[in-house]
Amino acid sequence: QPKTPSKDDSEFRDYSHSEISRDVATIKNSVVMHLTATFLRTPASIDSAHAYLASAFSVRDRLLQRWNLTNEYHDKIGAKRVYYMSLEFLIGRTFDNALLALGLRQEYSKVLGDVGFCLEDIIDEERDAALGNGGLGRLAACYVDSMACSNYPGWGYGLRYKYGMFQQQILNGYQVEAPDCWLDSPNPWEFPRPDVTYPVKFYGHLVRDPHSEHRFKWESNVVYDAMAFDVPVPGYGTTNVGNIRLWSCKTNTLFDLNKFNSGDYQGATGGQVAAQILTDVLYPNDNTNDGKELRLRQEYLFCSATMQDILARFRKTNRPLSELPDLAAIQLNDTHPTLGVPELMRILIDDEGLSWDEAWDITTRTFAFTNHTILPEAMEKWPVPMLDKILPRHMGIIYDINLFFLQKVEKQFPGDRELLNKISIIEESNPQQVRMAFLACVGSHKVNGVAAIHSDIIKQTIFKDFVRIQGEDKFINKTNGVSPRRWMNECNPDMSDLITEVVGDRSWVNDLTKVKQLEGKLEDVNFRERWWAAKQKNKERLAEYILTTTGIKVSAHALFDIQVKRIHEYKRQLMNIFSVIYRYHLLKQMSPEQREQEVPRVVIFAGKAASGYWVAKQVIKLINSVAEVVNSDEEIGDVLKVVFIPDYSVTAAEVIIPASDISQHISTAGTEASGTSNMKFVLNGGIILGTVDGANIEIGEEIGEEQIFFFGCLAHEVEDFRHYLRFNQPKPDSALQTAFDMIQRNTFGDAQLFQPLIDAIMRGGDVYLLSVDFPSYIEAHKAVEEAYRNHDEWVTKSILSVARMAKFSSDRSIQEYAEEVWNIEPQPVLNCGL
Ligand code: H53
Repeated sequence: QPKTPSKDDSEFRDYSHSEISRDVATIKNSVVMHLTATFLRTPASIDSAHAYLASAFSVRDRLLQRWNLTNEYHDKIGAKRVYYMSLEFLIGRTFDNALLALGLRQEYSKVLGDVGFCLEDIIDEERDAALGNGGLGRLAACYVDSMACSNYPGWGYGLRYKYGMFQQQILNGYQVEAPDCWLDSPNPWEFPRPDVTYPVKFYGHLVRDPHSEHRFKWESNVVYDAMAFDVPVPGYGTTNVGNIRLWSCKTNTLFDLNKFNSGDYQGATGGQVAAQILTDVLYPNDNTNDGKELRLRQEYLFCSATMQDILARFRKTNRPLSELPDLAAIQLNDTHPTLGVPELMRILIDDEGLSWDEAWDITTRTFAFTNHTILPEAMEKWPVPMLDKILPRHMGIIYDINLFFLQKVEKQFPGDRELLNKISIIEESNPQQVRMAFLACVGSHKVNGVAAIHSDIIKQTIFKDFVRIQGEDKFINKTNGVSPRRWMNECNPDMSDLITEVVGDRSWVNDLTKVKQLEGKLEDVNFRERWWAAKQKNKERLAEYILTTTGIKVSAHALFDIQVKRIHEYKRQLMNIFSVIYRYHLLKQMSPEQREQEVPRVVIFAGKAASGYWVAKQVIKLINSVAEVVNSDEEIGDVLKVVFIPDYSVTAAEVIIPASDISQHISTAGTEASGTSNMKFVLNGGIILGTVDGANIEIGEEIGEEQIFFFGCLAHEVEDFRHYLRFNQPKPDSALQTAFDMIQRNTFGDAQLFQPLIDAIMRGGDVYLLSVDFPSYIEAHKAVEEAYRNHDEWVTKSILSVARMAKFSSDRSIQEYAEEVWNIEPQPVLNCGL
């Protein structure tokens, strides 16, 4: 046991409660100190990589001090905290974000200038923390950012994957995956906490407690250790610093001394190697569930360590366990962390000796659940035999949760066997499966969707019976949002400076309602010109980026038409590239004079396909094959360019998004739960071409339908179309047929390669309704082009859109969660008097 100090040293206390000096001289001192003492550099051996590391460590010193203060303060006042449990945190870079939050960008720029570097180059040395796939993971990162900025006591909990989202290379037009070894160089943004380590058990057997019906002893000698790494989350314009606690796995029988002594050096650490595999890699699936056993073990390691940690913190308050829901709210980010529910039950019953009813009451008052998808292939289900083998105790608890739930329903709706079958947490398939969405729902006091339409749909579909049983009030909507810090202030400095000028200061970054004031500037010719100049500069920045990443030269004066997101059939990148093919065909029919009259366009794609998702990968190949032909066609020149930017990431998005004229969000109606990049594009003055789906709808409501180009069938029509197409041939219009014909005539290389993509439409029932929406999609493109020709109107649309986007700040989402789900309040540390 470590000893505690024998007295309270006032100097130590004063230091830890006062800010480290922020002047340039002190900062320079600390950067130089880190260069020398942390990284062994001399003026002769310094390079940009180490200049970045030393600067980052110096910023981190300042953050960790505030981090300490924040947590000490929240402990001291006994604040209720929210714990955001997510298997994914797509953080991206932290350095620039931290500089802006601390208001130290200029100071570090000066210091780095002194040493002979330019801040922008140093920022580019940082690797993304890509611990997520797409929207869901990035949302989690925006949410912890908002919690910190709005002073809510909240922590994220996640996994520290050794390899994050794979890096995408394009070879011969195909996606090739390379490992993301992001931890190969030191990571300044994590703080290892070997003292915060918990054992996590797997397999084994159960021994019933002879004195209690529900209590068991779970015995197993397969035990892993989960060790915490803390990632500070800088709050902008506040001293509060948030935290993401990430777990890394190791065995707790670290070293087999017997093996070591008998000369088996390799075997002595063998357990360690096996254990690491649990947190080695992020599963690269977005919106699909591939049911791998290793993933289940990852999920459990995460849930068990997190629940143990939350309870350890709670126990320090010496309050009775019945008060856990008064000090902790736990949000389940999708079903991935749902094992937290049976894990909390297990600890409360088996370890703490509570009765089933007491434990269940505490559990359901603590958990809330966010659903992010209704795609059937994304629904998490685990085979009962697999769960039973790996987590026998939890399987038993899940059976009991189900039993008591069904008994209650049976009382409420006597004799309705079909209902019981439909809502059972255990699906009666062969083998039986545990439906994680139902478990999450039953174990939570609130369930929400992520955009208005999505929340309505889940009430009418997967949770329909649960609404009837548990009441309307449990099922609510919390429309997603994005962080204005990263997605405006950081990624779009010129536009942000303009907004700051209009508002009078930069306070809009933490209170987005202030951007409304932009509407007053609509008639100001000078302002409009500067607004457009900012956009133009962002387009030039992207043109440069495209040149370095792809070698393709594009004109920054063309219309930038962008679709960047995960490659997925429901997101319909295929429909986009078919329309590009059709446009190419039209251009080829024209005379040079006619082509001159066209609006030049650069169609930009980026996004990763899950490594096992063949169709998505084939779509990437088609895009690249079309790009190759179109871009090298001298007749076409700058009138049409097609670009696939490799390795889409948060950092790439920060360059791409501010440069859009049009961005596409064209999922089949009813399939995209919300979408969040749609918000980012509009917040950067881009216009949406989209379907009546997800958050597109609410964006249209806020900014006005003149500011958005909608097309396609409506969610309530989808069912009928799909039904029709199951029994009838699709009827592609002449435009779509033209695109098919061109592919089939080998215009873009071997047609055989792409025939399966056409077959999915013509023979596979056209599940995502490309043939249905294509005509209106082409019409919408024409409308975009006409609108773009009228530059003045376009600029008006751009300014008006940004002005009316306040709703889509993640600060608004977090405030709603705080008030309606978590019941927590802001606790600013500033002047806390510690
Ligand atoms: O979550 C986003 C939504 C988006 C939805 C996405 C998502 C994933 O990225 C992964 C799994 C999943 O179930 C859902 O597709 O529509 O905007 C954040 O809510």
